[in-house]
Amino acid sequence: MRNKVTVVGGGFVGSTTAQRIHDAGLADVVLTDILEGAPAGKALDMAESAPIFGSNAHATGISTGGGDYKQTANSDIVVITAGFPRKPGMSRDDLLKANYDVIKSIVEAVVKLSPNAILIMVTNPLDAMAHVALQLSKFPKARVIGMAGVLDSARMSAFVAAELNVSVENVTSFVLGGHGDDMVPLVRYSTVAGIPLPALLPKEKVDAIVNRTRKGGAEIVNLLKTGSAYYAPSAAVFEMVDAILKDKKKILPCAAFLEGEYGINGLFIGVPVKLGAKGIEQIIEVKLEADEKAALDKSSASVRELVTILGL
Ligand code: 2OP
Repeated sequence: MRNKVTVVGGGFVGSTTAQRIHDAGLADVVLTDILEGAPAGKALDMAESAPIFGSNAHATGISTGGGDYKQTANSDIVVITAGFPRKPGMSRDDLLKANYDVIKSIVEAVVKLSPNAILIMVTNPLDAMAHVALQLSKFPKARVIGMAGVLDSARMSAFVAAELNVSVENVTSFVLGGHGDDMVPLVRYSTVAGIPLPALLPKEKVDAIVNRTRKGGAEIVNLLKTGSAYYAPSAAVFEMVDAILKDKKKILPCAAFLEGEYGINGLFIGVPVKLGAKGIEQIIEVKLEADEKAALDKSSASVRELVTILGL
């Protein structure tokens, strides 16, 4: 039997995530949106592409405008992308309160129907929304994961590959921290064919890549003008879903609820984790230098501020 993945939110991030999962035949997909018609139309359109891709996965689209999530029952993974998008000039944090209400209603509905699911949170501000989902779902922390580090690391890798004119396959980037402007791209642990980045590029080039990575989301928002990125975010979710459903034990940077790891307690922060069938199967702790730890603490202070505003 194929796995089942529900993607909540049929905007660009949600629909491209559903499409990637469906086209790869990775799982049956249920795409939901509060809009009437649109999720069903997108799912039908996907299903009609299946003969071309040779995908046997099923795609279903449902409107949850009336609060009915029945068709999402028994999902293995629920990816939550719904929420207000980020507009030009708006920080991820401006979205905080608006998206809290959205996430609350979704989480309460989906966990009743899929009590054993793994939740992947995508809605911004990501780390705080993952915290909301953990609290409201009452799921064990291994089953609530935030998507951000895979996206931020992919952006960094794309910039490094372009700068050095090497294959993206050679580059491994390592970004820690919250999914905000003070995320922590760790250059010491970022490599090209195993060679640490600082050995290949002068400091000013590395600094420029770090800076562009931090502002990667905003760069796309400013270009698109009417929304935020979706190709790279959906690719990042796909990699996480693939790692979980195939029980890959793959180490990926994800937002995980920390309880003392990296000296951080009671907060979702991006760290390297091992993803497998049980969700987050291990948090990988590496030793940080003083400046790296200070940067991580600064990033986690920003996340703490948000969850404090929400009273979590
Ligand atoms: C991004 O980084 C908006 O968080 C989203 O593209």
